Amino acid sequence: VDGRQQVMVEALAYLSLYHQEQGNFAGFVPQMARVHDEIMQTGTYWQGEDELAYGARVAWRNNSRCIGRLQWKSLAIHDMRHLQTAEEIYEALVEHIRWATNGGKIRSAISIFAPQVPGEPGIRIWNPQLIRYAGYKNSDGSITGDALLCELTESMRHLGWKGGAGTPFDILPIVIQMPHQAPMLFELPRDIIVEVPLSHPEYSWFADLGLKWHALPVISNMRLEIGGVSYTAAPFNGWYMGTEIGARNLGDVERYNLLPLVASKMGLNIRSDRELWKDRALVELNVAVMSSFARHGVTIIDHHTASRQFMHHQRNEAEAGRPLPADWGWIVPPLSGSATPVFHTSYEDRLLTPNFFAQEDPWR
Ligand code: HEM
Ligand code: NRG
Repeated sequence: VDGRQQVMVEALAYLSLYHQEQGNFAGFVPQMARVHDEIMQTGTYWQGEDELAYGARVAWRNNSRCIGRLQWKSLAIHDMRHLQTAEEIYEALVEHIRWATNGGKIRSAISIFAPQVPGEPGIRIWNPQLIRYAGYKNSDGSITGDALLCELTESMRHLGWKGGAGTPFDILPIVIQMPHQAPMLFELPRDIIVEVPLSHPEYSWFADLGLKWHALPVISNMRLEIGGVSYTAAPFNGWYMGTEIGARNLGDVERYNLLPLVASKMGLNIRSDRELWKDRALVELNVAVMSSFARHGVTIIDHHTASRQFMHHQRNEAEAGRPLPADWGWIVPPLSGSATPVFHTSYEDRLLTPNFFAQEDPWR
């Protein structure tokens, strides 16, 4: 099958879903005829604003790893397909962060930049998320910052980034690469980035650890595919579930690896696995994350509420007569899994489009 036919098949499938779910059966045939001609002439087609918006929402609904999908209809679409330069895209990213952060009352949004031309590279944002902390390898083998980002931090140095202050929480610049062009570096304005210093409601020593996390998760390296069209730059955000920060980002050995420190401060014996020091440290780290975000008025959801919302979403989808593709290993929270209802549910995973897909790291 040539590329054109592939696009045609995907376009047909999506336009039929779109018109069906919107209850606009009459619209399908004339639109498909137009899209058919455009694909025959150019190998792709330009999607209407409504098709684009609905496609982005359905891509979220179809992503089997996301527990937050009850909210899928409330995604705000920032149609930025007309932007031509890296500078313009950078400005739009700044505006995305500002709009979505909303002073802490976070709003879900996606900014969609120009689609990939078939056979050509697409626009790429190198950062896995718009807001990420640098990782530095020290000469003694230790790591300062987010160990997961050491490699990207190093690539940015090669691109000419002078490096941050060398703290564990230096915000990385943004790298934008337009098709057939060299990547460009942009520093984010500090005043648009909301961060939450972490303290604990009972352990007064906790605040002295100097930990914090950013309010907004904006995934910026995935490809959004709708009706055979690929948007290689389409950063999106919702809000955090507490365990993403408290269990994974701060707790994982390959990230900030803070369980031994927190457990020691709690006075636990970290040489005895049987005393469950990791488990106890995990809980208190997560208590600190939840209470600190609440104190600072930043939207966050706990994993119990998120799981309950997901069960609600499951009922909604069943009522709509749709399958619910879900990846159990990603849906079940990394803390107290069996205390949440999703643990006790089995899910069928399948790949539906529209969807979000991983892409190769551009610096490799
Ligand atoms: C994954 C929660 C909004 C798309 C996840 C994960 C969580 C989560 C906990 C697993 C992440 C991990 O383990 O690293 C939420 C919450 C949201 C939200 C609480 C609040 C509204 C969104 C939005 C989109 C989205 C707005 C897209 C429009 C995805 C995708 C993944 C994911 C594509 C998989 C990422 C990957 O494969 O690496 N979400 N999400 N989510 N979410 Fe959501
Ligand atoms: N675990 C990652 C974020 C992944 C997506 N999570 C969300 N997405 N909540 C982290 O930074 O910890 N979202 O769009 O809200």
